[in-house]
Amino acid sequence: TFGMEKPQGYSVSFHYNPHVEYHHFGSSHPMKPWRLTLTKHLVLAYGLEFTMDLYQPPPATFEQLSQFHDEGYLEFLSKITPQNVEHDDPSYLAYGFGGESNDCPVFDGLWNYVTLYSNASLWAANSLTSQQSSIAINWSGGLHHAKKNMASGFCYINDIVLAIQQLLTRHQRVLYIDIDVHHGDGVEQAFESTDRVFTLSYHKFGIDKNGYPFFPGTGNIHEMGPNDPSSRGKGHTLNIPLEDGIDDDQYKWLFKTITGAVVEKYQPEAIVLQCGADSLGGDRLGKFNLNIKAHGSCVETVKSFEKPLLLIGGGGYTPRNVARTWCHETAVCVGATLHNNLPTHLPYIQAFQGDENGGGTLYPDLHNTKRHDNVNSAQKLQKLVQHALENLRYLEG
Ligand code: ZLS
Ligand code: CA
Ligand code: ZN
Repeated sequence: TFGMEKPQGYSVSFHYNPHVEYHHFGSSHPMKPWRLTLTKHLVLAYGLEFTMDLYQPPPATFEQLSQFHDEGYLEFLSKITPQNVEHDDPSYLAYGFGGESNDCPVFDGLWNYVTLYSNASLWAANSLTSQQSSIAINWSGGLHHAKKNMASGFCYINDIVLAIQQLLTRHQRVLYIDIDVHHGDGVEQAFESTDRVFTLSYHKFGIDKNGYPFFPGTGNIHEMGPNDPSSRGKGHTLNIPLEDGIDDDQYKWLFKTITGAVVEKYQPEAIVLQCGADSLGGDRLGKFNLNIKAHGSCVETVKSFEKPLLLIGGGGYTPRNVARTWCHETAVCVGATLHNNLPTHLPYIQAFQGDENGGGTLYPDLHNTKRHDNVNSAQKLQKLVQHALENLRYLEG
């Protein structure tokens, strides 16, 4: 018989609705959905679409989003437009809009944008639970700061929480790993009282010279979930706070050592990897100094665990490097090696020519764009790993 049974063997699926690209947060806003256009064109120019199952998910429904978010918040989000926004409406501020930073602006098509990226994550999770794919990718998702009743840090709907909820319908234990330069606070908080999700975030943590904490200001090594010792979530959170300028070798060692230990102890049945590309060198907001292949080595490490894997995007504020990284990581998933010279028929090739070094290539040396001195000493990192491994003792109950 043909048709109904699950495909045998290894397969990768790619979940993306190109309508997300046409949304704008505002000209000075660092979050540029256009980076997804660049990513798509790179993936296509290298022919990676022939190696994956492609899906174009429609917008998520209100009901799907209410699996995590408060209905009052969703009502507000679904109705607000730049035309009807009332800046003195108390719920506007309470729901995380406006304020002095205006991190979360109200822009045209906001509801369309959030429902598109969210359903792509839900479809990706579904292709794993239905065993249609071994790895499912949604580069438009990964918005880890959104809370159940509040927008935060460029994130309105937490597609990651929704996707993990979907994975939990089939899998007993899900490991969430976050390599965005920011702390994955929204996902951590959503699952803080359960032992069925372990959250692990690597991020910059600290106070700048003006006394401002790096956003969102949480995620110190001592934050391991609820203090209440009777909570099931106790010990199922691990935070790895890092300093400016961490380099490839340090990060690769840290990631392999700590993630390996977590997988060994927690024995997850599925893994979600948030691949925020703002941890690269030369990022507009980030403070780290990673090259594309070091970032991608985290994907290789996680792939090697051979668990159902959901790969999602996240931050990333130098669009050409976001596109390079996510294209490289797509290739890692399908097991392809890509030529360093960009394909000549690549649309928008001029966007990849403006680098100080390595213009026209897939793997420019991002250390050349170094803006942050490395203040992570070998000794401090050694202590951090020791601390992290000690924190895992809580898992023994
Ligand atoms: O993880 O640092 C902040 C908050 C503020 C409030 C006070 N103002 C003056 C400064 C900023 C503390 N917000 C961060 C949010 C970072 C979100 C990262 C998301 C993710 O990568 C996942 C997608 C922040 N950093 C930089 C900005 N905001 C920022 C920079 C430039 C601008 C333009 C648009 C808006 C206002 C001017 C903005 C925000
Ligand atoms: Ca992170
Ligand atoms: Zn980020």
